Amino acid sequence: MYSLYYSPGTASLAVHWMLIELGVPFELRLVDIETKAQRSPEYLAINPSGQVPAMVIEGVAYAECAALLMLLAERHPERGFAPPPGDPQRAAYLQWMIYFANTLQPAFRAWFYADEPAGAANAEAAMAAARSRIETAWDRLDGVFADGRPFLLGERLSATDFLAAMLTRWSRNMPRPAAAWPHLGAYVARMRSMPSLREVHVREGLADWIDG
Ligand SMILES: N[C@@H](CCC(=O)N[C@@H](CS)C(=O)NCC(=O)O)C(=O)O
Repeated sequence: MYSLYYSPGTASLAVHWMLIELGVPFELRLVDIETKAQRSPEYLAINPSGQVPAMVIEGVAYAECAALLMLLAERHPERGFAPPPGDPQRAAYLQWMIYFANTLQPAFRAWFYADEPAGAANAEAAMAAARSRIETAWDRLDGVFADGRPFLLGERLSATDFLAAMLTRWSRNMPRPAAAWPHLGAYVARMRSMPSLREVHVREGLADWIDG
């Protein structure tokens, strides 16, 4: 049994979504970031970063969205969400997971928490820089999907898609959302048609974006 600490629509969504897609038993523990519950001593004991998600696996708490996705994929290899060592797609899998966690997610962090990079007085400049970095990522992904592949690694769904699709969702209220790129937009529509993605929206009480 997994216990996922989550807040609706945040970085926990990809993990919640994969748990639903895997069909494994799990329980949800709400950490309401609107009320700053992520800063409570109880939650800091679970994730000292004071961020969601965190997940308890066999009695031990772990954090970092990308790591949790990779861990779940490895713990349930029958679904093939993580190309194993030696697989021809292994390198691309690792590259995209690290790129999202290391480049695109921090750009979104700067967009949504624009006072963090250089203080509130420079928030506007931080948002402009973040927007540019995010749109550069969409340019790159649009090029990848130009060959008509259904999923990021090609023909099979992988952990990369849970992270990629969640991040495209985060751009929904930006001046140019990910879905505005033609090939990337087709991918977003394909991911939106997955019943498990709709289900995680229902369970987290999210009504926007899923219907386009
Ligand atoms: N590197 C972390 C980042 C997680 C993160 O930024 N979570 C945000 C929500 S999307 C959060 O907890 N925000 C509340 C806060 O930072 O106080 C991960 O990938 O799990």
